[in-house]
Amino acid sequence: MNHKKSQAAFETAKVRIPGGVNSPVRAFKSVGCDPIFIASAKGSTITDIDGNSYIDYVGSWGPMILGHCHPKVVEAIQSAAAQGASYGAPTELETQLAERVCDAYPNIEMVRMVSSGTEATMSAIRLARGYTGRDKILKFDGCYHGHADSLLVNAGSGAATFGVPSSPGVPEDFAKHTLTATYNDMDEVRRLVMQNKGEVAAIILEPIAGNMGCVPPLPGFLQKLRQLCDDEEIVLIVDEVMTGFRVAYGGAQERFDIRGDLVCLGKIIGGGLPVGAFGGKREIMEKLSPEGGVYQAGTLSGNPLAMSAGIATLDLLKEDGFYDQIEEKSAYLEKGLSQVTGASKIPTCWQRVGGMFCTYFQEGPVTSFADAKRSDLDRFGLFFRRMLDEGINLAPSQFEAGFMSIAHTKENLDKTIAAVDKVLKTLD
Ligand code: HOZ
Repeated sequence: MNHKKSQAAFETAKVRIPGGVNSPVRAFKSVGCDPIFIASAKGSTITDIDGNSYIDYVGSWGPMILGHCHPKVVEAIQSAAAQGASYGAPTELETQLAERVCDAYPNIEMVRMVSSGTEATMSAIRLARGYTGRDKILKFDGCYHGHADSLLVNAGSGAATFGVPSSPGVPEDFAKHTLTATYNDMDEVRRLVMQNKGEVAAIILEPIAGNMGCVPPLPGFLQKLRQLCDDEEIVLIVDEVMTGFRVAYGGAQERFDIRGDLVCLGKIIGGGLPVGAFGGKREIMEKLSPEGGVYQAGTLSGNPLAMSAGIATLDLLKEDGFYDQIEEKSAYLEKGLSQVTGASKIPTCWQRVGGMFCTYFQEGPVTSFADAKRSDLDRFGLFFRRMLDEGINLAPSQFEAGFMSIAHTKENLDKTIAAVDKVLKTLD
């Protein structure tokens, strides 16, 4: 495949943009090649500026569950844009999206719209601290909740990909308030909470960890966390930026029957436009300014284009059988891939919940970040590059999840399975 135009675009971008990209993983650094620059996308297909098309399993890192350019979402954005791009004043669209979010998540009684997942988690942490009057938070190694200072400690995603899970620039004085535990290790969580009794404001987690590949919670883990938070009056923050409206309409909380005190959302609720949200119990949310004293604000919060895209998207997701179809497609891919990987000598481990998944280059199972890091990263890089040559666009890091959309066809899935079969044979 010819990537000459992408290579040239990358060289030009590097002059004015650090690393040539506006989000580190996009640089393809950990997979040993230059990034492809995108010209357009439609349905399950993404096309680069050299004219190469790929079956896309990145889906803008999750939001494009309807596939790219769904006509109803495009129409919603176009008609909103024709009314005005941003007012810095309230619109009814914000309430309409808020109502849909609250209907999907019974534990969200009130919700505040922001512009990114990072803003959602950062603000939820501040709110939990303001509500409890405590400073410490507990997060899990390999979970990624955006790049706010107190959350960039032992973080997954790009931070893990580039080996800087705790970033320079985060003052030690901030980081010391962040406790970290091993994902799925309840004994360690309990020990840390007891060692810091009465000081922990919040426990934040991804209910399915999607920033160290795809790591489901072990049976009972979420329920035990819920109980511990109740016992110790700790705010449980469930970060559903990735899983919300993805693994079920009501997200991982519906799927695993667990309820956070605060919930963070993003990605799908913006239909591909920049949106985040955090919401939860009324008594906590009312502490937020202007009702309460915990300050949080944003010029583009509740932006009408983003709200319109979100509303159109959620309405389509509510159609009968939507999540059954996502499940069927993902299970079909899983079945085909397990036949192919089972026949290969290369150790691989496929993990999936609904329409998010990952193939680790190791035996597995992977239940924690320490496990995920045991994968053969060089082999993953080679696999990624060869899959790209076969016309399959995967997340360019072993520590990111893949995403299914409703637009993926059986033909797409069969082509993907055949490509994995072919590529694995070249890695033997
Ligand atoms: N770290 C993000 C996904 N987990 C990547 C976002 C992006 O590069 O667009």
